[in-house]
Parts: sequence; C-alpha cells; structure tokens
Amino acid sequence: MRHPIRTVSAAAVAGTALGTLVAVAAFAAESRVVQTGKAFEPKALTVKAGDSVVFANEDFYDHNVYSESDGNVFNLGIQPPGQTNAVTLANAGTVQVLCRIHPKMKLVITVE
Ligand SMILES: [Cu+2]
Repeated sequence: MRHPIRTVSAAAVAGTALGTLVAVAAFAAESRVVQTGKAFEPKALTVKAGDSVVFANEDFYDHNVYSESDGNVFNLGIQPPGQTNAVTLANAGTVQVLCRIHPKMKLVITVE
C-alpha cells in the first residue's frame, strides 16, 4: 500500500509546481513606451516586478535608452528609428529612465 501513496504525493507536488508556473506566466505583463518628438510617451507608468516594458522608437532620431536605478540597471544601446527593444524589470523600486543622446528625455517607472 505504501508505493501507490508515494506516487500520489509526487503527482500532487508536480501539480503544485506546474500551477505556480502557469500563475507566473499569466500575471507577467508587457507595457509599451513610445519614443516620439524626443520624448517618452507616457512619461510615467507603473508595472509589477517581473513585467516587461517594450521601448519602441517611433521617432526620426536615434535614441539610447538606459537606467542606472538600483535593481533595474539596463542600457538598450543605440536604437535607430523603427526599432523595438524589451526590458524585464525584475525588482521593485523607482526606475529613472533616460536617454544618453537627449538629456531632456525622462521617464519614471514605478515597479511594485
Ligand atoms: Cu533620445
């Protein structure tokens, strides 16, 4: 009788792990930020830790989007017009997003 019981327990554990994976996949979201007129649009947004933000350069100029905020440091490098790049923001906090080419471009992302 012991062997079947162990089998059931293993299946229950596997089911729980799979359920967690599905839940994480279902809640990870993707936000979109456009660069246009040498500005970010929107200029502020709120996401959850683990979410992705897509940066779409819909401008006539190259941009170089980056952040040096603790926990969410990234640098997209030179992004020519028409290019789209995604960043996953793993940690909660305030993320100051800037452009190395255009210092006036500012975006604040709150990661909950
Ligand atoms: Cu720029």
